[in-house]
Amino acid sequence: MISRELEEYINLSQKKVEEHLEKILKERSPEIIYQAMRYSVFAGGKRLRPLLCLLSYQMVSKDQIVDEKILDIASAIELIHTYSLIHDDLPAMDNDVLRRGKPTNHVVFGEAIAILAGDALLNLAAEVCMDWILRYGCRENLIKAAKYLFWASGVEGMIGGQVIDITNSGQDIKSEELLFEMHLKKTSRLIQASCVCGALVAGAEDDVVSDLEEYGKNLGLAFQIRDDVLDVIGDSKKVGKSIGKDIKEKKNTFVTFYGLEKAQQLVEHYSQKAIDVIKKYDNSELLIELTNYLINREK
Ligand code: GRG
Repeated sequence: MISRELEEYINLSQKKVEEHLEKILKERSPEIIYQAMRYSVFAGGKRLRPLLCLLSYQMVSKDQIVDEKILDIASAIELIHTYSLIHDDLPAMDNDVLRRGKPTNHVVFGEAIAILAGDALLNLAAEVCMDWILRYGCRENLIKAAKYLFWASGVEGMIGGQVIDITNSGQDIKSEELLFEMHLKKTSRLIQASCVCGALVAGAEDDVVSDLEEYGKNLGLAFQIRDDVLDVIGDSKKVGKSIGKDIKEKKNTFVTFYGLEKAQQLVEHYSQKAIDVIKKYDNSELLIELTNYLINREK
């Protein structure tokens, strides 16, 4: 159960982000690439990262409405998230045929177009950020936000985490440190970037930006560990996972490393750590409620 206030905020945020993504992703020529990009962007994602960006912005600015100023970067984050999922599903990576209960991008459009659709979404995210920075007079906080986002998506973030994942698949990961590094980079970075971008755009002081960074980092870990737990206990509920999962190479997850019980304890540990960093702020209630909701989710 979530409060009416959070439910209304989630609905409003999803509506605004959806409309903004529609504006950004008008179908043009060549049609096939726009169709492939739109197929995955509008495939029913939760829009969690844009929501975190909006809520972090709102925590700092205390604005109750969704300010237009935050929508470009929030949408750019979702474009990058979508690109990562398309590429992650490719035969050369996870070789998944289903995502969110639907055939994956390469199953529908072929591998070449799926690769290009992912690339195109990443490029579009950069273009959206540049246009946004120019439109608001090249303000330093906006440039810092965009820089952080592309840092978090790159080798020090998502791509680096994916490399650790791929190079350790099929064998036991060497250490606890490497397991954490992999997930901090692969999953937490983009989640923490969502919070940092929201804070920066709202003009937060450095210590507030750092707190939201720390919040996002811990929430990202809790979210990933809960995802690993659900993969084991909730297979029937969790829609859209690969049908080839059982015959795949061994994946290193928090559950394979620690076992189910300890993994669930870690979900609680990291979500509490996330909450502890932001609970001192007025206006952090919705972020805290969202954290509790996410870590108790069943799918
Ligand atoms: C290919 C560069 C590159 C990176 C791939 C992010 C990533 C690295 C792979 C995605 C696969 C994965 C299991 C990531 C862990 C994080 C996670 C649980 C992603 C799914 O995020 P949700 O639940 O997805 O927010 P929706 O479908 O709601 O958008």
